[in-house]
Amino acid sequence: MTSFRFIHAADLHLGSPFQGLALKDAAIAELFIEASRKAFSALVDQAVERGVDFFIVAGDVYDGDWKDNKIGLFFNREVARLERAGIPVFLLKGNHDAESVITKTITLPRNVSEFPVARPGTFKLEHLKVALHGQGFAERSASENLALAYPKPEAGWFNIGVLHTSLTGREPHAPYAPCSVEDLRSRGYDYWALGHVHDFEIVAEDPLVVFPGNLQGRSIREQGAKGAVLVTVEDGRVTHERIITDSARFAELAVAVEPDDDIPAILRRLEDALEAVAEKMEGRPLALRIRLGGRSRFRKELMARADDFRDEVQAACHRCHEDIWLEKLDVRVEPETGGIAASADMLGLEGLIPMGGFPPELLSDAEARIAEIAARLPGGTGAGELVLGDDAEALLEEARDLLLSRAARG
Ligand SMILES: [Mn+2]
Repeated sequence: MTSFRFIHAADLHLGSPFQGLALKDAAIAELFIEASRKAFSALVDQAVERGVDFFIVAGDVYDGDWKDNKIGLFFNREVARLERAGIPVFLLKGNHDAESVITKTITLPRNVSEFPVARPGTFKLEHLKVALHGQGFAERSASENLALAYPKPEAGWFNIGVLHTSLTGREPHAPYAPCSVEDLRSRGYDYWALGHVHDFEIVAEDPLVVFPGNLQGRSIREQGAKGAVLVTVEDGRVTHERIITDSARFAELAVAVEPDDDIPAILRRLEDALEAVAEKMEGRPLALRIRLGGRSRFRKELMARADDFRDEVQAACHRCHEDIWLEKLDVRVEPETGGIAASADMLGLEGLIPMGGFPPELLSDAEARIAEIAARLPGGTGAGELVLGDDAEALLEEARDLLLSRAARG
């Protein structure tokens, strides 16, 4: 058997709207916006430098229909660099860039082959004895098990299945080309190049079934190192390593305050916790969401000076590391005694403000309002993405706490 190397990437989501809405510094926000494109360029650099034999993108090259041709021009320019380096590229359409979704086109270089959407297709690299099988998405959703119709393996060749799928499902999201690992194994291939799930995951070892994750975190929901997978096949033995491509990261930090913590004490406690965060940045700027919990008798002061306190928290971040940027400060500190319910009682608001769970009609009203905002976002939202960074219930809790603290002040 021949030896070769290839890159397996997925979920580039080029053109996706920026979701770190709370990053206040415009230059920093811009850095995060640029990061998705930069990550793909970095991966192309790696492919060229390492001289890989071919390059797979298992769906969702684009986040949705293009506003203009800018994103298509960018993608063409990058894959043309692969063409000049003699590297074939195999593309599959996912739910975000399904045939019916993308209405504009830019002619791509001849090294790019795209899997069909009406039925599975096979591309062969004769000199390597490699066969790639795949079927892209025609529509935004694909509820049928596509994998079961994939062709039989080419005997004596290295067979790769390329598929955009949620496997047996990732609740509560709609299933995309649902299938089990057993369904994949039943095809008798040597490697499954999957896409759709944004976290890196080795789903199975024999044969290797891999989600490379996306190339760059785009919101607080996509944390940690992001990249693609480099697969090496030597005499039939398959090994893999990650190529990390992200240039900026998202992270979350939860800190519990103590009842006697005043603002300076809370900031000191935060700085201690931030040390560990700074150690894990690996030279990248970090958009950090900080959740403050616990109880404090200074809660009222915190809520009353929310804007100044937020800036103090940002300043504490910068005392630990110049590139920790506060993505959002989520204050869930309860009063020292009795909690939120007691402070509502004290104000004579008991019964007026829901404490333990919100009534369904209030939640559905809030969700309808959030949907109105979503409809106005230029790029739309992706599967499972939250328009305002939190679900309706969390937003209502935040609003309730803010209202109570304002009322208490008056
Ligand atoms: Mn997808």
